[in-house]
Amino acid sequence: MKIGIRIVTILSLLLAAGGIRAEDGSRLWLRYDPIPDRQLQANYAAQAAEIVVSDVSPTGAAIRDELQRGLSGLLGHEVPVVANATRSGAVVVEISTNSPWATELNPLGEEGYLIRSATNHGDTVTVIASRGEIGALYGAFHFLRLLQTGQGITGLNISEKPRLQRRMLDHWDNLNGSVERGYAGKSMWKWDELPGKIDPRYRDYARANASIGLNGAVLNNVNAKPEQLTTANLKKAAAIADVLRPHGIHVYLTANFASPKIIGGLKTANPASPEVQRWWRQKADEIYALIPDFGGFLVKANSEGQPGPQDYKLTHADGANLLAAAVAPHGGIVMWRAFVYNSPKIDKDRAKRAYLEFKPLDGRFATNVLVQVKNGPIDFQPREPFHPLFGALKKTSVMAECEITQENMGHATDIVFLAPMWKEFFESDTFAAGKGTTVADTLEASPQTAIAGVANTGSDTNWCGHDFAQANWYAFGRLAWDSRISADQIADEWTRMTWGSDAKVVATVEGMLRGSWEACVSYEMPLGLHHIMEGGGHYDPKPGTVSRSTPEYSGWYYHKADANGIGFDRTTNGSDAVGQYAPEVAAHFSDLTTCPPEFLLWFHHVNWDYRLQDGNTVWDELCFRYNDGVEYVKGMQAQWEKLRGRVDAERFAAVQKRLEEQRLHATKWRDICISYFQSKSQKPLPAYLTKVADKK
Ligand code: GCW
Repeated sequence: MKIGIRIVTILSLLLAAGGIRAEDGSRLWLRYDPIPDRQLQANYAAQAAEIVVSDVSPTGAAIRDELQRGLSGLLGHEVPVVANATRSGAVVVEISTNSPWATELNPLGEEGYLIRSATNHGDTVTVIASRGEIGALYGAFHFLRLLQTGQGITGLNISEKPRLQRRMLDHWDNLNGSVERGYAGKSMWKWDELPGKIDPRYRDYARANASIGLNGAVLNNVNAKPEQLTTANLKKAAAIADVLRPHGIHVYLTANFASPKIIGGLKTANPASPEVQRWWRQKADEIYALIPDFGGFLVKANSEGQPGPQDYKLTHADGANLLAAAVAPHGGIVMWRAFVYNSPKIDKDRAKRAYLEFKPLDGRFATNVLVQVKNGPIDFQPREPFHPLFGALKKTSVMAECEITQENMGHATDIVFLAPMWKEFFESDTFAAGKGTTVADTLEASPQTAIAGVANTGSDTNWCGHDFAQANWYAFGRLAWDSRISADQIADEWTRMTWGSDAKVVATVEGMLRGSWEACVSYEMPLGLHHIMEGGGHYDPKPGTVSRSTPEYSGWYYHKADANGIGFDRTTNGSDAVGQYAPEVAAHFSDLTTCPPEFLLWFHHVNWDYRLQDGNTVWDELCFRYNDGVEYVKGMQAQWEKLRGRVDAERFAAVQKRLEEQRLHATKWRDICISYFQSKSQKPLPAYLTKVADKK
């Protein structure tokens, strides 16, 4: 027994000495392994010699714990926590509304912070200062990130604050432990064990979110079970909220609009009924008694079978305002989703329906309602133009909903780094207040500001099902904090924190990440194609379906390929969806000479022989892109092989296996789509694909 233990110890020491310990991905980007560059480590050690956090709140304790865990891990020795700075190199956390830097701190708010190199009785110290505890916590994580990513920590003068007030993850997690569109195992929330038993991962989840500045979590699915709001389940949610609170995470819940009927025993859920209004007020009072900092409700109504105010011939605004009135006395908000497309009576083009329903309601929502709009007008496709509601609602708070979980982009199998996609979205020019009014500007100018990302987390050891999928959680948080950060910077931070700073590893992983989203668009739905995936799992392609009853659930509705051509005409000659954008945007997308090739088939139906600006016909370009996407995946495989021995064996093998699955997935998409579209176009296959076809 003793010998066994000794062998294990020696083995782990040997592995640690080599710097490559087996890893399971559970530590995410908060690994805090010793910095391998001894000189750099020594330099850091001189600047981070002791930790001073006088704040005694639970958040103060979290800051102290994180700094001690992080610095001790990175520096390879225990960094002491002391009551007062005693020497050069102290890291001092100051939480005060009355600090010497009040003028600089005041505009940063409770979540903003300064990190400054300063002198204290002749000693050089680093001060992390904020008006609020949570700002100081964010500052502490920022300071640790500097060390984790190998940056200098002398002469610091950093000032940060979030650009949006509410930055949250939406969990599509069900009470039975399943996760809608989840690919990382069962739900993290163990409803059956709560509130008595608290999984230690709740705290790690809070740490991970706080490290990237996220401050909210909608715990349950937008396809909401009314039972989520029963007293027993609220107590469970309250237990989670208690764990998340010190890290600044507010809990929100989704609300099923029919709850007053289903769990309240009322005859109706009609917003006009005083009984219904009272029911929601009492429910809100009950929730706030259990969760005093409850954020509010998220509601999916009259969408994909969910109940809503239209069941009573009332509007989305009537429905939203009912719940808004209930939470308003407590400072809560209602996030009301604009993801509605069910009625073909509104318009034959699904892409137009949300705008047509919500635009006329502008100005009718209570001030504590935010209309939550998906990034694009269809539904989290690999690439969509921005949703025309951004910039269109002038008197309503609008927030964005992004999807971190890769519902339509290879689940937890494919490496698809989403930061470039979100950047394209944020930087899209809405022209809402003249040229240069980006989507990000519209979000930031909203009276209430917020953003949500549909989470990709689950109970898998590595949280996200794929080590690389963690990058999307990380990227979403960073962009929610500040959408101006570049995708490359985010990739660099995440890579160094998650895979270490070996130059070859960093260059390779960043190279893989950089083009991975464009590659996925290419091998799944290039040139503006969309929604041609198979209907249930949304993993495989199924371009050929045609449905009379629910055309929006079939591939043909979206690509309309026939012997003559391909694409959805959304110009004025077609559905005129372009007309929902500002005139400049409409003109840009409508004109074939200015419409970006990325959106060609989203907005236009063109002949197979139509020539793009690069000289290729649309048929040739389609073939080229499908194949190019597959080639990118093969390139990632080759790159990854070169890292054998440079990253830990456990994660190396896991990623290697996934890459091969991704290659098969990408190839399947290419071959099925090309062969289907060829059956329509009757065009010859280019030589590089003929070989592929022969092999089949
Ligand atoms: O596209 C659909 C997804 C559903 C999801 C819905 C939504 C939660 O396939 O799984 O339901 O979007 O966003 O409401």
